[in-house]
Amino acid sequence: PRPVRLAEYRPSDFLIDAVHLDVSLDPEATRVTARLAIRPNPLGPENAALKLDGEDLNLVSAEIDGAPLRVDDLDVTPSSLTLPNPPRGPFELTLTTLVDPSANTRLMGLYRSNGAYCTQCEAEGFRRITYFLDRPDVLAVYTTRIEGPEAETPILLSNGNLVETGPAGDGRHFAVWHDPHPKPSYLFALVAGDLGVVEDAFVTMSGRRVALKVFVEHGKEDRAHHAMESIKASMRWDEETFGREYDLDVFMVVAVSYFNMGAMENKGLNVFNDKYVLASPETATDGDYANIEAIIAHEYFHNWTGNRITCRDWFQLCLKEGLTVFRDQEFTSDMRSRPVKRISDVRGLRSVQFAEDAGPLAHPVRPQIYHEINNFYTPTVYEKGAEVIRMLKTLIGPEAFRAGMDLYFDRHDGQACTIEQFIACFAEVSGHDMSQFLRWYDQAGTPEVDIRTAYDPDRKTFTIDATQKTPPTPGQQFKQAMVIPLALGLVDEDGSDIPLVVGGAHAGPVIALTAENTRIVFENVERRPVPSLFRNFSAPVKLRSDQTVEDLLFLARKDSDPFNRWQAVQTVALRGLVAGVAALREGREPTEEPRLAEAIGRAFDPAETDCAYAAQIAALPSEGDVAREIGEDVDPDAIHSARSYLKASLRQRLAEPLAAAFDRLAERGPYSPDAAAAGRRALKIAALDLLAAGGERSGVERAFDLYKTASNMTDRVMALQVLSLHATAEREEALEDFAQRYGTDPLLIDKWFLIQASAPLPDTLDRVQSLMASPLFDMKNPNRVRSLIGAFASGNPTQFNKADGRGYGFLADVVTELDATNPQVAARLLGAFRTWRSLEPQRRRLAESALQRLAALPRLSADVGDIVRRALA
Ligand code: DPP
Ligand code: ZN
Repeated sequence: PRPVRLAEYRPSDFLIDAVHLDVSLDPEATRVTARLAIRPNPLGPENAALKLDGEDLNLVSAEIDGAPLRVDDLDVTPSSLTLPNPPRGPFELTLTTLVDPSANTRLMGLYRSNGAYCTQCEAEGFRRITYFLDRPDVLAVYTTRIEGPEAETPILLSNGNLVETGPAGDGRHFAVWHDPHPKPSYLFALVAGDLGVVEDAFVTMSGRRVALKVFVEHGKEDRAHHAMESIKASMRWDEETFGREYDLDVFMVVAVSYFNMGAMENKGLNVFNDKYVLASPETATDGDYANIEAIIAHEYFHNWTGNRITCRDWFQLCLKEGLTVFRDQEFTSDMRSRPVKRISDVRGLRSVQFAEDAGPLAHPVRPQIYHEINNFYTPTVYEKGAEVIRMLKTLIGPEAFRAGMDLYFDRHDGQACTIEQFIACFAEVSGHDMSQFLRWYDQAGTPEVDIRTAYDPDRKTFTIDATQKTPPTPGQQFKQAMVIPLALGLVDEDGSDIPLVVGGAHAGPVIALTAENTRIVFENVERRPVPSLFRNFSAPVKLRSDQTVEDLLFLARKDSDPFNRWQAVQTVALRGLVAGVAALREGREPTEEPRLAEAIGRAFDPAETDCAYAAQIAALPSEGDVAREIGEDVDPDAIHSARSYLKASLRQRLAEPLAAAFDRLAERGPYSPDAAAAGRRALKIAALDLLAAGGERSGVERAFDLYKTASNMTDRVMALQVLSLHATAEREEALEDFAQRYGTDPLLIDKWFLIQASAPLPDTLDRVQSLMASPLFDMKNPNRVRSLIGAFASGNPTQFNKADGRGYGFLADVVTELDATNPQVAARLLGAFRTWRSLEPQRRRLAESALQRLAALPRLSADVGDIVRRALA
């Protein structure tokens, strides 16, 4: 298949200014009549043929300006419809097609979810509804008439404002929606079904009243209130923080249970995976509440960053995604704890994006080539894309950043833009030259920054030598130097920052490293300070430094930057774990760093009042973190053992404070999902996890007791999760009980699947296979697939990477089966192979042969084929 290249972008030969869609719903034969107002693009060539995209469509008829076209006037292929000689001026093309929503298992285009009709068009799903110029730089005004049986589809929704409803005879009715804002086809949406609704309203900054509606399955209305509150909070925040007001009379969210992604920002009609809408104290954890708030915000923020200003082409995906992730991160930081949010985002970035960047699927934030765009909704485009925006703000400062955003909204409203146009706004308002900064978009790989320091007591100087290097990635052997914002402090004995003076002038606190080697000489330094580097994680880089364990333990106590206090403890732990792995592989016992227990023990001190932050201090680096730090010849079993060893030693050293904290943090009073209460629960569970380390009886008993007496879903699920790590009778009893209690609630069964699939126990794969055969599992539902198979493949390092290769073979089998119905979700599962090349030789061979088995299959989807080929390249 021919790849798509950024360098080959050309504007569309034709434009479509207006779309009138008439959709007559039927389970197997929905009739779509599209009236398209088309004209040649003045920027395009003369006499071009008109080639529309289409997929799985059944063409019934075609007319130009009311005159029927004969089939031989058209060239129809499985992926296109071409008019060889279209009119030279504006014309109206009317196409009638039939689509089969019930047969649509890909969940792209128009499909059915639990009986309701819904759509997913990003990136290229609209072409599965009608023939179209299905590309983001073709912006049209849509009017949509939906007709369906009143009994089955009392609710008929599309983008924009409702303009008309009425009976259509034969028990059918219709609704007409008009969206005045020109938009690309990927933002089109239609929903029809029998749904419950929760309603509210928001008065915007200019005093307009916007109706708010959250649609859910009947009977789940009481689980929609948190989503509704999150919508209002998001609307207010975007007005206050970015001056962005909502622009339609109604804003709607619909929760559906079959959905490929998390949620979708269709104009005025966001469609959500129900997992990210539904919450009640009885059914949702603190994590669910936080995710819902963040994802509602993310999709809402797209209304300006994505919808009002969209992407010129899919290479610019980060223009809307990186920026919108940045915006939702800022929102959460304002709603909850800024340091805790930063720490958890950095954990996520490292565990997924750094892993991607270090393996065969690495690509730039703005890729230059793709075979299947669905495979580029990645941690690199999203999370690293957000880091790039954060660095931009760090480098030019908050005022210039806000001014640049204002200019961007002002100048580009209603347009389909590129990264260059976006960055130019910030160059203009700040006077900075951004040409080197643009490399963050085009150069893949995680830069490694090595920092060496020297104190000269005679000259009273402290010198930092920083070297940067970005390793090769697929297609990019040689890398240029990046502009890397280094936020730093030089910390004095008492924990205060000494003034930064360079060349006689005040410097910092952010220094841009722009060359491969940078020397910075700080003056007037009376004593050797301890450098605190990359405060608040000021750049998405890997840091190597000559900081000693003493330096780090000092920073853990004294640094004014909360991120680096956390990072210091993590770095000490990580160094210990890497040494522990090496020891185990040489047949020695790991040695311990007793001061690590002291640093972690402080998290459980009764004087520590920020429990959410303390819980982050207490959480050790993950097995994946250790694997990445080791980098090659990785043995997942040794990593698991070293980490278990450390946890058991922390349990021994901290037995009393852990038990005391667990008791002190016991739930009192009614459940509230707010950040402070969630933080207390998180710290309590961190204590419990350590108390039960190694399957210690008293810890397991505590966990079992918490499971049984839990007054909220967070405690119950987290206690079950702790129990699930150890092969005990309590584990089995609790798992059994959970299924009994919640077997009718698919979202809770997902948690039950995930917990079992993630357990580092030798029979986990067998259990996953038997759960797949249970009636609770449904291969057609992406949430079920992700919580059982995705959790096993991507969240269980020892069992997926079983030394006998069974885990790899299992995943290859599942992907083969799923590829026939839902290639997008199948390709997503294969992400578990992103680190296969860093494994020790035996596992590497087995992983490679599983991938090769897939590569040899006669019929692979574009989605899976692309991942397999890149993984093996
Ligand atoms: N719905 C996905 C997101 O918001 C893709 N746009 O990130
Ligand atoms: Zn998004």
